[in-house]
Formats: sequence, structure tokens, C-alpha cells
Amino acid sequence: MKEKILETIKQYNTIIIHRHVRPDPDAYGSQGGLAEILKASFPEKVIYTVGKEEESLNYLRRMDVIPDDTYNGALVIITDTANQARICDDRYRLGDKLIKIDHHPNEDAYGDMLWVDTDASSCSEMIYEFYLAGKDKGLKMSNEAARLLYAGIVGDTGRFIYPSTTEKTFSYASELIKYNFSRTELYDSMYELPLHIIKLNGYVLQNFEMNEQGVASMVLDKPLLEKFGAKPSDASLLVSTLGDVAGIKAWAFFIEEEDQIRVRLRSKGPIINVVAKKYNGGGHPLASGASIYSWDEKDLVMKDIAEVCKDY
Ligand SMILES: [Mn+2]
Repeated sequence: MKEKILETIKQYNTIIIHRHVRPDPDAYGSQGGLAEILKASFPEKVIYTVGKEEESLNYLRRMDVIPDDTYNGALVIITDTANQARICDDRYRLGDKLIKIDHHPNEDAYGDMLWVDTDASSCSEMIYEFYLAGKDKGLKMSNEAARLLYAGIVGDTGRFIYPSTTEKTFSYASELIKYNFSRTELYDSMYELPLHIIKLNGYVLQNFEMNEQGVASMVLDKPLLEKFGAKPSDASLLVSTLGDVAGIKAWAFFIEEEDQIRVRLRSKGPIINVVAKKYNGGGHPLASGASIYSWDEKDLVMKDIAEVCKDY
């Protein structure tokens, strides 16, 4: 499939790359990394990366703003995005051909061509693999592409500690760090948090609830977020910190937004994306997200999480 994708890329002059809404470093890393590889390899082609910008990821890349007619006859590639509803910028349909490159379970097999590898730690890892497969056929790596792909791998593996991290992940990372970019600067941008978020994290650690079965939850409603001067997207950054609690099996953050309550689900083993799917969401088996529309539904979600933990 990698070879076929490269052949298709060679046939198009304009290539527009999308990724998912609420982007993370792997979304930006795979999208921008692929764009930079293609720019370095085919200087005559016009490559765009589009989508609503996430301010906290500006250090990785700024998005292009393009008119609709740019899509005429263009190749559109979507990275790191499992389903069409999560693609950022609906205009992805306007192109001539659509390619999906992703590492999430392939539940929505959209696109004219698909390359899905659920064993990959990150979509950025797949993009590096794409480069390896094509380097004798014209693909070139650049320092900026390497920086972006490395950021995506580090982000999606939780700095190489999640079980999705494989020998391949380390091997690719060791090749990427040979390029010229500052890892120190990158880590600072990725992991330093503003003071008010650190304080909110302290509050989370003091106030989350956990039962004897290791099922935990934390509610971050509007008044609480306002008290700490935090946005819902800030609160999402804190979800993984409960993973360090001894005895925890699975947990949920309920984060109140304007029009919904975002549910962030994490697990140390029990498969929780089945719960996410039941509540308008989805994602990885051990890390997924859902949406509920009233606080009454919170207990239902927690009951369902307790149910999947019971069998574990
Ligand atoms: Mn990813």
C-alpha cells in the first residue's frame, strides 16, 4: 500500500493534508511531517496542511488557509483520523482522490485508498515508515519533517512508555534524532504547563474519586474550570496523570463544555472504548473519548465502566 500511495502522490500536483479535530502532537506531527517530506522530495508540487489551529500546538506548525477551488483536481490525504466525523475541515470531500493513513481501529473505512496499521505507535511512526519505503524512489527527509515526526511519536507513546511502543518505535526514533532539531526545545514546548494548569492538576489529585474496584472519576464542571481560569481543552491535558495511582484500573474525566460534557476515558487494561462508543464517541481500547449531554448520564457511564472492569 505504501508503494501505491507514493505512486498516487507522484500523479498529483496539488496535495492537501488534513488531520483530526482537537489535534494532538501526533495529528500535527503526521500531517506536517508528511507535508515536509513531500515538499523536500517534490519541490514542484504544492502541498498544504489545513485545519483549525490549536494554539498550544503552534510551536509545531501553522496551518494554511486555502480557498475551496484549491481542491479542484487535488489529492487529499487524511492522517491520524479514524472516522470521517473527526476530520477537521469538511472540504476534504472536494478533492479528486482521498487517502486515509491511520493507526486507529479501521471502523470507518473511508477514502479511495487506505493504509491502516493498528500496530503502529502513532501515525507519525507510519509516516516515517512511508519515508523508509520510498527513500529509494524519491522521498527525502528534512530536519523539520524529522522534528514533527519525532514530536508525534513522543506524544502518542507518552514519551515511549505506553504499551504501543515497540522495537520499531525506538529504532525510528533513534534515526529521527540524527536530524538537526532541538529535542530540549521540543520537550519544553510539549510538557511545560502554565501555572494555573499545574494548580488545577493539584486539585484533581486531591479530589478525584476511586472505588475499591479501581474505577475512578473526576468532574470538572464550568464553575471549577472558571475558578482556576482553565479551558476545557486545558483540563484534557490532565487526564493521564491518574495513571500513576496504585490500584487504578480505569477512569473518566467529565469536562463541561459549552454544548456538551466531554468524557475522557483511560484504562490500565479493561477495554473501555466500548463504553465510549455507547456514548457518542470512540477511540483506542485503552484511551478514548465520548460526549454526554446531561449530568444525569454520568452515573450511567460510570456504571458501564465498572461493568467492563468487573470482568477484567
Ligand atoms: Mn495518533
